[in-house]
Amino acid sequence: MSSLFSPLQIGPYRLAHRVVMAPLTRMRATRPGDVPSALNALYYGQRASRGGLIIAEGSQISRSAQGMPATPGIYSAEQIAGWKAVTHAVHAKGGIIFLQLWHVGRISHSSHQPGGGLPVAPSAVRPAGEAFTATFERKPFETPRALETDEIQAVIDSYRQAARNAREAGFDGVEIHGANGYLLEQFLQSRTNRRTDAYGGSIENRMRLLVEATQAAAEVWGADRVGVRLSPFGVANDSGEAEPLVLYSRVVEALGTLGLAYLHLIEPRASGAGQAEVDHQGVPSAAETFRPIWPGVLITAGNFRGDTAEAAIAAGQADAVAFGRLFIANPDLPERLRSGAALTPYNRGTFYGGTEAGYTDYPFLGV
Ligand code: 8OZ
Repeated sequence: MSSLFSPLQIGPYRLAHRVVMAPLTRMRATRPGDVPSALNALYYGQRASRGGLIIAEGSQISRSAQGMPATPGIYSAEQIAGWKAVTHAVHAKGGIIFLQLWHVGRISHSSHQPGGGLPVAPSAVRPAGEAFTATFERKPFETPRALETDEIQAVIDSYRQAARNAREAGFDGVEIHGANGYLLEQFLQSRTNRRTDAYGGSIENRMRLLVEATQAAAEVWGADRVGVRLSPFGVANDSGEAEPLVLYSRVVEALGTLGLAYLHLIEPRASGAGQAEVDHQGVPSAAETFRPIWPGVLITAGNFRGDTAEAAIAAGQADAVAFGRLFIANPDLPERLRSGAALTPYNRGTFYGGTEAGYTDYPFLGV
């Protein structure tokens, strides 16, 4: 029987344990330029462990892909150089680190866009709620501009170039962010995709961009170093599909033919994507639901504790568990879970933006 502390093969990598660090937006890149800093390298290095997998935070693949201030990018030479220090710090401790490739689509604001233009999306459907502007203000979302069909290839090319840049920066692989109401999920879901071209309409068409972006990354990396993150039952950023099982069964089957490193699912009980204390009970488990049709490694995430993660792995519901909030407050989380040590509580007030406080100053065991 597998346990949280038994090894796991992911693509070419032999993980020593199954406690994965989830991709976590912390809004602490250096501005201007949204460049990873020495502080970011310290933070990731603190959370690295021998044979442990870190999925680094969502990083915009181009300027127009950005939707929040001070999130790091992976499209400029300065950003690649900044990330090199991060991957170096993680590798120095024997860790493995993937980068999450991110395009927010309509969850942006014109203040982030080149030339102050409108955010782009599959269709001109405005999200409910408020954007996070380039000056850290909250403003109502704008109605995005629908991408022209002949602009879509450039989006795919940005994924490919970002994948190349991640390789240059020393990452071990990439994860395609297909979750939480951002661009690729906007294409997947019928509420946000009203297109009538080859990228809209049927499920086949709606999942085309996700599949093509994933294939572009796989051309760079080999499919066994590319993962995909999905939130089939999620409602973050005004997302949600009326019949998620129908849509996501097809998506998971299609991705399952590509030979990917892993599929990373977000459990519906954490569907607020970390922005609030969401804990729905009595909803289906995403991992349990899709496990039978996914042929590879399955990572699950969302409000797990050590005991529930151990139970999910022992029951075969998933191969590994990604932890977000617990990893923020416990840099040595794998060791704490292994030894049953007490966990430091997290402070939500310092999740997004700021400096060391609530970022690199959480204590290690025995310190
Ligand atoms: C919380 C706050 C900001 C961004 C996601 C990248 O929802 C995020 C995110 C989460 O996947």
